[in-house]
Amino acid sequence: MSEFFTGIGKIPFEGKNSTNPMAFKYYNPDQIVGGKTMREQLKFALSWWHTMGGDGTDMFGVGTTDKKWNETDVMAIAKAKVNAAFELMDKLSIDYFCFHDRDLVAEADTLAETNARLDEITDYIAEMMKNNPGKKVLWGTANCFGNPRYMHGAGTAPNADVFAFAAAQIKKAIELTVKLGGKGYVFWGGREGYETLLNTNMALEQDNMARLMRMAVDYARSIGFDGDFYIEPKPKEPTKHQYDFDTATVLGFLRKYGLDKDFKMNIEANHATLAQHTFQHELRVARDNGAFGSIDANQGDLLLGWDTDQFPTNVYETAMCMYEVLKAGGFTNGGLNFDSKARRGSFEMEDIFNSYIAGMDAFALGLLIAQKMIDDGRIDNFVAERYASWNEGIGADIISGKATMADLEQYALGKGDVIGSLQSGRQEKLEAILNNIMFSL
Ligand code: XLS
Ligand code: CA
Ligand code: CA
Repeated sequence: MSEFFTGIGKIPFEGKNSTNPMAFKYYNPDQIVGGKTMREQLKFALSWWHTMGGDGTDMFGVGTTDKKWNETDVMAIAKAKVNAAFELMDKLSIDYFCFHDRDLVAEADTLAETNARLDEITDYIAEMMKNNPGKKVLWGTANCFGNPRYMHGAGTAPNADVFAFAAAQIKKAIELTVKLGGKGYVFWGGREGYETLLNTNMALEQDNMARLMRMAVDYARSIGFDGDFYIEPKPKEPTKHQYDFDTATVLGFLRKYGLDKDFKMNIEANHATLAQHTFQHELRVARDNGAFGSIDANQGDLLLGWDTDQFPTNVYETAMCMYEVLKAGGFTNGGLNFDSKARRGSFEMEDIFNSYIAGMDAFALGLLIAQKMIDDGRIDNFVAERYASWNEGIGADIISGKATMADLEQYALGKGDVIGSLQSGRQEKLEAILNNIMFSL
């Protein structure tokens, strides 16, 4: 099989003093952190769409890099993508990949022909997986937003034919995910939202989305899918308003329709910031509600209001992310999918490696810092101490349900005032402790 990334070998771990750009400085797959190897803690995944298909096209210009992988025929391109992806995963020590159906092979004129193409390419991928044990699917999904038929939505389309087509597409994508052993299936509602309420029956659209999800879950379980379903919140883009706005909104939706047992969250950093939340906030809401599932690792640019999907390099963010992941007990079926793309100007094949190395090292550093935060204990102890009044006395009585409103009135009357019970929040001290932990690794 011909090599695509000639001149670049397997990326070694060389440690933080290395100046070799083609080496990991922090990601040491076999290093134990928090009782597991980095490889197990981080579960990195390659995104098929950005890495194998994204050619730098944007609203103002054509692609800047060739992602046809030296081929012209549609199936030959699809197979070359597979070959290049497995070479990349091997050289970068990445164990997982994520895909949309349409990333694997271009759509044909009819659904039947498209499905035949998908069967052929997934046979090919299955064979590659057999020959490369250890390479796995993190999650699969269906692209129900790119084709013009989805201009008004897919599961939330005003037109029942479009809903039926989306269901057929999702059924097939679930089958492919199961065929390739994936333990996750993602719903991201690119067009599931609205541009104006003047033409929208929001109640029907949301009921229908839930109907589609229920059918998808029932079908997937019937063919043996035992993994997790994820919703990936995003507040806007491409639609003005997306129904999967943020984690809290999605939790309300899942509970309303009784879908909360089957769905968890796939939290994307850049989507969190578009919703005016921190990445950590979204992870915390998911964790606190038993809905933490998987992560799309990237970062946005806080000066831009759109989804830039940059490779993550902000170590402060990756540290707080990995802190939440460790506190959630680590990944089970989920992992860290690089839903990230090299900048349009970073058009050389070498830039793919530079990008992944940067992202993987940023998350390895984040993991090391997060574990150190936990081992250090100053921050966790401060939080525990801040809430200590709930462990005994009136606090414990409130939590156990023993205290009534009348009891609380008696208590408050007895105190006269409670201002004297307050303690400082010590934010600046805690921020300094975090810096101290980060920079004394
Ligand atoms: C787009 C989303 C998308 C999902 C999968 O903003 O991030 O790529 O991850 O459909
Ligand atoms: Ca994503
Ligand atoms: Ca995104």
